[in-house]
Amino acid sequence: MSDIKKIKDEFLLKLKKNLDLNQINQIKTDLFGKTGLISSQFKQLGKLEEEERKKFASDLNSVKNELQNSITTKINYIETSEINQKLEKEKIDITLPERPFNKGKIHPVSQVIDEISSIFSEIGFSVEEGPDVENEYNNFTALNTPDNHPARDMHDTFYLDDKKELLLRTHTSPVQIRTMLKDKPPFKIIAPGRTYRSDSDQTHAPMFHQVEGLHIDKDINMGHLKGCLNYFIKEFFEVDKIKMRFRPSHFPFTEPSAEVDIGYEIKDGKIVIGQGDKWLEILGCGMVHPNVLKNLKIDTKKYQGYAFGIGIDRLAMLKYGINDLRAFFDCDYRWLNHFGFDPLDVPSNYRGLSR
Ligand code: 2NM
Repeated sequence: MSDIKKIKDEFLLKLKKNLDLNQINQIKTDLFGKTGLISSQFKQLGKLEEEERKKFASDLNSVKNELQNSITTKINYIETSEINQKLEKEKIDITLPERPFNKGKIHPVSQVIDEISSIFSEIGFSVEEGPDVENEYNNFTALNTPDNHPARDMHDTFYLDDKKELLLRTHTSPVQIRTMLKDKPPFKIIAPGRTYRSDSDQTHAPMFHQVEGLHIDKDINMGHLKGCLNYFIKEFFEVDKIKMRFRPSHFPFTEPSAEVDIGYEIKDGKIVIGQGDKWLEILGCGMVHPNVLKNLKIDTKKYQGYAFGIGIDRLAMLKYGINDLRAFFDCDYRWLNHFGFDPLDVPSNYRGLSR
């Protein structure tokens, strides 16, 4: 009995000290492990007389329980204080200022491409894209543009090889050609994107943006073209009525061809689109030339349609009051901050890099 009392007193004293979980586990092993002090005492039981054994067993059990309870209490205490210490250390300081972040802006050209795509999508056009580097066939030959045509001149086109087989596309029509080569009619597509011409002055940049449209089906006529463009211009400039006129023109890939002007006036120094007695040229169009359709193995007895080409940069300048084309491609953050657009859907957890 004195033995187990000594063990009990000794270990209860030990458990009062500052201990970590490793030390507690060591104590557990010392007491209750295979050769532990308490385990060894249990092994003594068999050697004792019946009367003595009962009493010893009862005393031993209560010492065992007392020590086990103390150990459990100590473990709980250690674990709780560890968690509290951690919480104390990791406390979030809500008085800190938030991290600055810049959302970035959508370039007016990208904004206008999105607007145009959405307007034409509403009347059944799908959006197609193609490469900036094109071959001579897709950019010129398929489009009924003969070898002696001035557009093919070195002074107009950026060629990428001596044989003049590869070039930077001078319009997005090659996207329409690619679509007509790979699919079957009907076609109802627009092709927005970058285009290149060897041209640079106050109103011309060597890289500019175009959107071209193509609608080929049975019984498509010039009335459909007029209706489509009238709808587009009203939607784009957000007006109910638009004054519009078709002027005869010439493109190798359309017959007949026309240029479209819209009415405008200046009010309080600002341009107002839609009405007025001045004319503004905004696009070229026409009925797709039978030679183009034949090049693409489309049966001209069954199918015909219209096409149009619009300069995006000037459209963006008109709609958003930007007067210098060159600023579009200067990549000046201050300009973009002023003329750019907020993205519609910034994810709530987005954190842009701060500048
Ligand atoms: C324009 C004007 C008129 C045009 C023609 C085609 C195609 F591929 F169908 F032949 N795509 N785009 C076209 C027609 C472009 O831009 C001023």
